[in-house]
Amino acid sequence: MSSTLTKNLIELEREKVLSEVKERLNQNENPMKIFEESKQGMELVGEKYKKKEYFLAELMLSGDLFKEIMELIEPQLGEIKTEGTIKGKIILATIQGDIHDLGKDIFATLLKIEGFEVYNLGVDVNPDVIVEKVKEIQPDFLGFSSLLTITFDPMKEVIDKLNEAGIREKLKILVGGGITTPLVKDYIGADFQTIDAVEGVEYCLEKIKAKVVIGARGGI
Ligand code: B12
Repeated sequence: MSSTLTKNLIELEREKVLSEVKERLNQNENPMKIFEESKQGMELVGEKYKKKEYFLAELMLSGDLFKEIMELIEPQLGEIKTEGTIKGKIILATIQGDIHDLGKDIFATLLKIEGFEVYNLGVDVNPDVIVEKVKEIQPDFLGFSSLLTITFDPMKEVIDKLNEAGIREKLKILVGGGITTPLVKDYIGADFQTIDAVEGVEYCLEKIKAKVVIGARGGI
């Protein structure tokens, strides 16, 4: 059953949504619960769009509203760790052709809270730019956020090029975003797939911990 917040978000009732979020945060409710209800609302907006009950204008409004919710939630999520406590480096990108960034930016925030150094390349990123950035930064992880099916081939292109350059095995590659599945992970040649940012952070923490324990060099 949907919560009031989810329902009001689907109906694009901006004032009602924002006042409920503010009130619940004032009452010290766990921001992740508010986040989950909002995410559910976005999925249902997507379904309405698919059924042609909603159009691009509604998608845009829902995206803006979701951003406003996140701006209210983020300060309550936790302290952003400063340098010196860096657990690992990660490059994040939404690849060429895709401009969805809400999920990617949430994943970025959660990673920073856990002490990761995040290089967020943004949206609509050219595959070659990502390959070059991996060579330059030598990160522990590369994360793709994918919301459109047209992104599968360009993501695969990046991983193929990393393979050709002999640096693929030096990092773990994650793919996330509402439309991804384990099949997408296998198709593009990534190591991990999820549609849950918290699970993605847990994966990174687990791999970094294993790296520290084993003392692995040049790869995790
Ligand atoms: C909001 C929205 C938009 C907004 C985006 C605003 C923005 N700044 O991002 C706007 C209006 C711009 C937009 C445009 C379009 N959209 Co749109 N959009 C959506 C919608 C409703 C919500 C997406 C969203 O932000 N969800 C909330 C976030 C929090 O969820 P999330 O992204 O899944 O992220 C979570 C996890 O997946 C994870 N995660 C995300 N990334 C990563 C990465 C890693 C590494 C990890 C570990 C985890 C992780 O963390 C998040 C939290 O847990 C979806 C519907 C849906 N079901 O997703 C359609 C949807 C994605 N859009 C769709 C379409 C078709 C379009 C357009 C083509 C429409 C058009 N005719 O122009 C354009 C494409 C523009 C482009 N070139 O990119 C389709 C895609 C279909 C497909 N299979 O390709 C969807 C699925 C709607 C539908 N059901 O048809 N859209």
